[in-house]
Amino acid sequence: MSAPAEKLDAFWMPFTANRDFKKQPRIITSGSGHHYTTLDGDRIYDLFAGLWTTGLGHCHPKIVEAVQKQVAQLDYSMTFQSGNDKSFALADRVTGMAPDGFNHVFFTNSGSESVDTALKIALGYHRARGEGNRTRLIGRERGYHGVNFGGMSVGGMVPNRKVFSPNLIPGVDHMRATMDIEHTAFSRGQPEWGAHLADDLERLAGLHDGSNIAAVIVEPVAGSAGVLPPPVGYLERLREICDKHGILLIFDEVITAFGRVGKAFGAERFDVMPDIITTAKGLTNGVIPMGGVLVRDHVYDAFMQGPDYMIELFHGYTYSGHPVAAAAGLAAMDVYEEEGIFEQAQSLEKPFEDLLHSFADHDKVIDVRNFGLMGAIEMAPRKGAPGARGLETHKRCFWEEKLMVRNGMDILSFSPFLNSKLDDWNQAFDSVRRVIDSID
Ligand code: PXG
Repeated sequence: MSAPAEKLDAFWMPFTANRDFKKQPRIITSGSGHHYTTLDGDRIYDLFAGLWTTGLGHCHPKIVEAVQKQVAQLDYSMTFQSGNDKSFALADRVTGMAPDGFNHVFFTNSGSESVDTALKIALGYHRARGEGNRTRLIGRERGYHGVNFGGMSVGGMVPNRKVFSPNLIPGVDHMRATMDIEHTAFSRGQPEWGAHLADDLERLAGLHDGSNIAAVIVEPVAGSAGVLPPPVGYLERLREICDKHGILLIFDEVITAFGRVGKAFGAERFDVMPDIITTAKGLTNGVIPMGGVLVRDHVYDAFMQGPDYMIELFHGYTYSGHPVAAAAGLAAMDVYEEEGIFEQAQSLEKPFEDLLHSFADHDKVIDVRNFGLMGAIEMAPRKGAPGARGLETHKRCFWEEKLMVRNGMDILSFSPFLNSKLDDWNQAFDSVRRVIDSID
């Protein structure tokens, strides 16, 4: 490897086994379309579209051009008591694409910030309406809502919570995860089993009294946990229970927004309307960090009271509505629309599902799951070494097959490009099969 080890030491890498990585680093130096190029000059096919981020492909010329132009025109201006043209234009475009009634968006810089912003908006909403007693937040086991204190607390990823257990925010409960391999294994799309798990919310409303619950947050399709699609009827039931008790429903669409499930938003695909939607990733195609929290009118309107010279929400980030990020977002929205990306993504769902499920009878595979262009192959863990088989698969795909796949423990996750080519997929999944066949 051409990168000297001491040059890699300074960067404490996120969610990475640093010492293992630095022994044989996998370093990307450029990207174009559906491929990366490594420091060694290898071309790698990206079967994870960045990190669920880059559905349009790498270095899309329209986005590159928009960013170059914007950074030379206005690099930064604050959005506190002042504004820049691009952030307003993007807010208009994104809300225009959203389901009816979502007419306002609060900009952040990441999914984690979007989630914590959404939780704060939910608490502020109830207080503004004279229901400041509604403070309880409900998440779900195996949910991933980023790594800030709010998102980590409503999240349900055990390794992410373990070290911080005593410091998680108080007043949070969790519903059960929607997956149980015994009942749902090898479901194509939404499992038939599991709608009743939404009744966990009803139980928590019974325990605490629904009038004390501010919001429930779920990913419409859980991503990080290894693609857990909602059981048929589950999201509808959650909506019903929220309505009954006056609880706000938050969809964390950091992954599912902008085409990953064949529509602009998961809410639209599932035809279930939450009160708040969190986004990031696809908002700019991953090009510049940016997130956005969309709210329905009743949520926004609740804050717009009192004297109009007064700040309505004491919250915001230095880079909320950053002009260069917003320019990237505007270009991404253009490409989504001009190139019919959401329709393309939807037309690719069936071949994607078939390719994934061709692994169903493999002796090392214990489950295959998919929805939209989100897919997972779960391998049985190696005896006494959970996660080892998954990491080795990731590394062997990279080195031997020139393929980027993501592993979370022994689950391989796939987030292909929204404009993928079927020939590339056939080759890529042949590669995955060769590795799984020959791995220990
Ligand atoms: N919510 C959801 C639903 C996410 O998927 C976040 C919030 C946090 O976003 P930021 O931008 O703060 O990272 C995410 C992020 C994986 C993986 O392997 C997924 C994410 C992050 C890291 C790994 O699937 N999603």
